[in-house]
Order: sequence, then C-alpha cells, then structure tokens
Amino acid sequence: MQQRVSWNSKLGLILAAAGNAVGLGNILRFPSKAALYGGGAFMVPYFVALVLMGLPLMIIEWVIGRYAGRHGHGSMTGILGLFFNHASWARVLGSIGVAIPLLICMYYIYIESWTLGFAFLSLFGKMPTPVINSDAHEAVKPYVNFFKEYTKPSIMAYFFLVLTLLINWFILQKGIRRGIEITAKIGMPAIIVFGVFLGIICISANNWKGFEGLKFIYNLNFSGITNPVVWVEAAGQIFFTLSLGMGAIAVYASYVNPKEDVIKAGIWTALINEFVEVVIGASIAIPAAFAMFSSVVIPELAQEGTFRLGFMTMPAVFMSFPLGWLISFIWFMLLFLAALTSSLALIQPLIALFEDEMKWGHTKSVSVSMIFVIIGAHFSAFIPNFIDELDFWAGCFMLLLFGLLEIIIFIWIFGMNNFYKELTQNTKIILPKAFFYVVAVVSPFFIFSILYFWVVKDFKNIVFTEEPTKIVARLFILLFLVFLSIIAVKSRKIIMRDIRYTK
Ligand code: MET
Repeated sequence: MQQRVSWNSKLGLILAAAGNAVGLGNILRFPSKAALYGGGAFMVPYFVALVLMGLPLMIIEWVIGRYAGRHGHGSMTGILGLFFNHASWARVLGSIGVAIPLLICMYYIYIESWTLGFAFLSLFGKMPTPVINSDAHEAVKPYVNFFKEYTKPSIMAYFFLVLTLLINWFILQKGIRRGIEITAKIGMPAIIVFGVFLGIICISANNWKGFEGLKFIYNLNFSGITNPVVWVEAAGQIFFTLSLGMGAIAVYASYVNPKEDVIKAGIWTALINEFVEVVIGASIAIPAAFAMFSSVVIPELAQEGTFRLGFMTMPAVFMSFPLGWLISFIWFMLLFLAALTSSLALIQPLIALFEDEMKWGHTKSVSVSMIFVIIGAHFSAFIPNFIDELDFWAGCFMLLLFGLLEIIIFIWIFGMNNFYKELTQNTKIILPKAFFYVVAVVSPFFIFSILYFWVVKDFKNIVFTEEPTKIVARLFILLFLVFLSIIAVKSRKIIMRDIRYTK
C-alpha cells in the first residue's frame, strides 16, 4: 500500500487538531448559549456532557482514525466500510459522516468571510461611529443596520466571500504538512494571544465591571438540570465545539504515524479547545456586554442569536473603547483565524474521500471538493433560511445521530476487547476499561434521550414546513447525500480491486 501522508511533527499535529476544534463555536456560539440558558445553570450540564460524551468520543475518533489511516482510509465512508468488510451499505452509511462537515462548511465559510470583511473594515476605519448610550439597543442600532446592509449581501460581502474561498483552497492545495499544519502553527498561537489580550480588556473594562460577566457564567448552580432544553443545548455545544460526530477529528487522526499516542493527542485537543472556550470564550463577549450595558439585557441580547452578539453587539462595545478600530480588528481577526483552521478541517473529509476511495490525485480532489463548497457557500449567501436549515440539520441533528452511530459501531460492534486493544497501543496514559464500559452505556443513552426528546416534543414543528427556501435547503442536503452515496458504492470496486491486488 502507498505510504500515507502524515503530519510533520507532534506539535504540528496537536496544533492542527486544536485548530480543527477551536472555532466560531468557542468564541461566539458558547457565550451566546451560556448567556441564554442562565450562565452557571448551563455550565453544569455542559461539564457533564463534556466528561461523559465529549472526551470519550474525542478519544474514540482518534483511535479509530489512527486505525483506519493504517489501512489507507480517512473519510467516514472508508472507515465504516473497513469495519464491515467494505460492504456497500456501510460505505453509504459512512457517507453521512462526510456530508455533515461539508454541509456545515457551506455556511460556516460564509460566516468566516464576514469576519475577514469586518476585520478589514475595522482596520480601514469603515465601521460605524459608536453611539455612547447605556441603552443597549440604542448603542447597537448603527451596527445592526451596518450588518444588515453588509449581509444583503453587498458587493463587499461577496468580495470577501471569494477571498475566503480562495484562501481555503490555496491552503488545502498545499496539503496536510505545508498547508493545514503550517496554518495551525501560525494561527493557534495567534488565537491564544489575541484571545487572552481581549479577555483582559473585557474583564477589566469599566472599572472591572466586566468581571460580573465572568461571575455570571461561573455561578454554577443546578437550576438547569431539570430542563431538557438546557441538556440538549449543552450536549449540542459539546459536539459542535469539539467537532465530534462528523468524522472531522478522525480524518486528521488518520494522518498520524501508526505509533502515535492518540490518547495523549485526544486529551490535548480537548484541553486546548476547552481552554479557548471556557477561559477565553467566557472572558470576552459576555464580560464586555456586562461592562457596557445593564445585566438584565444580557439574556435578551443572547436571545437574538450568535450573529447579533458577534457582529453587532461586540463591535458596538469595542468601537467605543480608545483605539476602538484596533480592538475591533483584533476581535474579527481572532474570529477569522479560529474559523479558518476549522473550515479547513471541515473540507478535508471530502478530499480524503476522493483521494483514498476514488484514488484521485491531490489537485483534482481539492478542486472538486472546493467546487462543492463554493456552490454551497453561494446558496448560503443568496437563499434566505439556508444557513439556519443547514445549521439545524447538519450542525445539530445529524451530528448527534452520527455520534450515536460511532459509539455503537466502534465500541459495540467492533467489540470492547478489540477497541481496548487498539486504544492501549503505544500509549503511556492508561484509561481503565471500566470507563469505556460506562461510556458505552451512558453516552448512547444520553444522546438517545436527547434525540427522543426532540422527536417527541418538537419534531412536528421542526419537520413540517411550507416555506420554499427551507424546502430548497432540505432538497440540497438530500441530493448531496445521494451524490456521496453513489461515490461510496462506485468507489467500492476500486477498493476491492486494490485489496485483491495486494493479496
Ligand atoms: N469545532 C469548530 C467550532 O467550534 C467547528 C464546528 S463545526 C460543527 O467552530
């Protein structure tokens, strides 16, 4: 078998994986969810979900990724095939794990392009002049209008979308080592430095009034644990932020050296991600809002969504600071770098599918993958509701479903003994087998309850729609799944031929 490309260094591997996980989810989505669901009340289910689902699944994806990489597969199509003797049905099922990251990327990259656009607009003094007003709505108003004009979409928005797509294309074309790894080696330290800097500014703002925001998030209390919605949101956030349940971690893990200590790598990935989420992410947006406005409006601001907080409230706050343009620039650059290192990871599964399963060359695989991203990004930019539909189906529902499937296949069907043997290969960190027995039962139960809760409570409301744009989005998702399924079945012949040949 052909030697598989691998990461250049251990540090590069960890930074790339951390870049994969650290994204808009940490700095934008997390504070909005925390604020919306009561700060400390949200954090209890959040930490429970982290320990019982997030960490184990992170390790499972690393272990499975290394195992599959050794056999020449990186995409979930190939990985699931590997576990069932390359049966077509398993490859088709695995295609869901390639569809999810791509579908997410189609809107994620459009939001990423806003961050780049807003960074440049801040740098060149083109952001609206701040209105100093303790009434949050008055202060934010100019930025709301500005955002609405920008995302119509304007020519400027389109320009930055094209630029963002080209940047992603360029880096992916350079490959795993010279593209993704180098970007992470520059991007991750920059994210930490920018993040810590902004965190200090926000917490100390207005005579340390920002500190109240941090206290609000860390005022841990159990008032949320009886509310299923809080559990759903907390678990969803864990999946989203750690990039789990969609094969994005496994694909990076498939490029490790077969001797790599994947438990260590998995723990590091989760640790860095959580640092950027619960330390840096918690120290910027909410403290800034607390420092500037009365605390009663915070949940109200969060209610209006992640975009409102990131693209309207935050620039309104930052622009009112001395050297506001610079702080606003740093804020959007932080978001851009975090998003960039994640969007690369969201596209790589499709590239791996073409390279490993279809045996296409790198340039062709990257180009065809990028064409899909470009089409999807245009849909996101021009079709109303497209972003929300993709975010719900791919970014919430399918993630949980696929996470459940991963545990069932990789632990239950592969077998605990096989899994544990693979897990304990080349590692210094010994995780007790009992832990995985608990995980094998508790995590699926956890995910299953969340899905069940949805189906029983809300499914009707979610599924039935007559809104044409929503129907277009759903058809798009379906067509993409069909396309990937066809690839999965067609490429099976190539894989089988290869196996016969090597025998
Ligand atoms: N984990 C990255 C983030 O937090 C990518 C998310 S894709 C579900 O933004």
